[in-house]
Amino acid sequence: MEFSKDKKTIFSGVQPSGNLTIGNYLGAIKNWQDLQETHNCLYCVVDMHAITVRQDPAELRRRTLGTLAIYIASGIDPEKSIMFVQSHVPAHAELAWVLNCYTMFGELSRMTQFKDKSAKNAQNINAGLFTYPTLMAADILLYGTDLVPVGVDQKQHVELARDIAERFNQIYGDTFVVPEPYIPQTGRKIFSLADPGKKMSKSDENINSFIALLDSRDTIIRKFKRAVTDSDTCVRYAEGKDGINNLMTIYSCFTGKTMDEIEREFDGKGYAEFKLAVGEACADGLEPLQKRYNCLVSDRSYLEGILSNNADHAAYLARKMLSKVYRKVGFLAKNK
Ligand code: ATP
Ligand code: LTN
Repeated sequence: MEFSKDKKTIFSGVQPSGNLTIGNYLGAIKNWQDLQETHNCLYCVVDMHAITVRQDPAELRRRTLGTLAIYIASGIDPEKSIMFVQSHVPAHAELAWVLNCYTMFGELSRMTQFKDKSAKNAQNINAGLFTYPTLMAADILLYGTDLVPVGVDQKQHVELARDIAERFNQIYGDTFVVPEPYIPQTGRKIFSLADPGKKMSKSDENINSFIALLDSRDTIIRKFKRAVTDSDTCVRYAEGKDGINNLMTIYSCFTGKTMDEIEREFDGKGYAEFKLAVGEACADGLEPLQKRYNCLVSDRSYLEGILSNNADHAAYLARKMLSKVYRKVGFLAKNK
């Protein structure tokens, strides 16, 4: 596939750190598909980010391929977008090192994801967890990315990537494109079903807190039935009703209905009926994706073929940017 000079560039990624959830889907992946028609798109499985938290090696390999299968099953077309695995393109780690030297300790200390994850993994607050955002900045800046489609939890990281790009450009002249986050209106933050004050997260140890994209219809309906709500009985989008607001957001994402329409639809009906409707809409919405996923995941050689071709393409683009950066910072070029 040829990237056009007239189109803007998109980069995004998901960590293969668990079973992908409807949070990952509604906040990020679902929006990637439409962008392929109008932009040059790179979608990465960011396995190097995933090891900032301990992973089982065999599981990590399995999930890396599974995440690619989810991308394709969600409508990302290998003929239109570059899909690849982060560790297959060494320039990501190489640029991350350089960017580490242009990122302040204080900036990284302010990252809320670092604070949350270090509280959760108190026995393993490793340096990778701390410098995670500079690797993410490298992912983005290597490809001249204009827009980064992510959920709202990643906004702070994209803003840091902007700051690093601007700082570098100021010192060395125009080098990096300064990227912008691209965050959906609805679905920007899906909350945990068990604790609607918290983000839904694929690495939550409570499996009832998230809907995995590959959960069966029965499981989906059961999890929504158990979702924490409030003692009111009225389906209404309002302050203080975090659980119901979250379920209404999910329902809206899968049906396209507005909050007003949903309130009218469930006027006079109880929470049980509403939760069942949310479960059914979600299961219906995921069914085509699950069918495509099941076909794809059994075709390992097809998936591996995509990764190998695309890694070469991404590596070619990345190497050009990395060489420019190495030259600017003053690394001596090796004689060919
Ligand atoms: P982990 O729990 O392993 O940290 P995660 O579920 O938070 O993972 P990531 O791999 O960090 O998922 O995120 C991938 C993409 O999904 C990012 O763009 C992120 O903003 C988006 N995303 C993750 N969780 C949600 C959510 N609950 N609501 C909306 N978007 C989300
Ligand atoms: N940090 C992101 C995953 C990620 C990413 C990226 C997203 C790594 N590199 C580059 C967009 C662009 C997360 O969702 N936790």
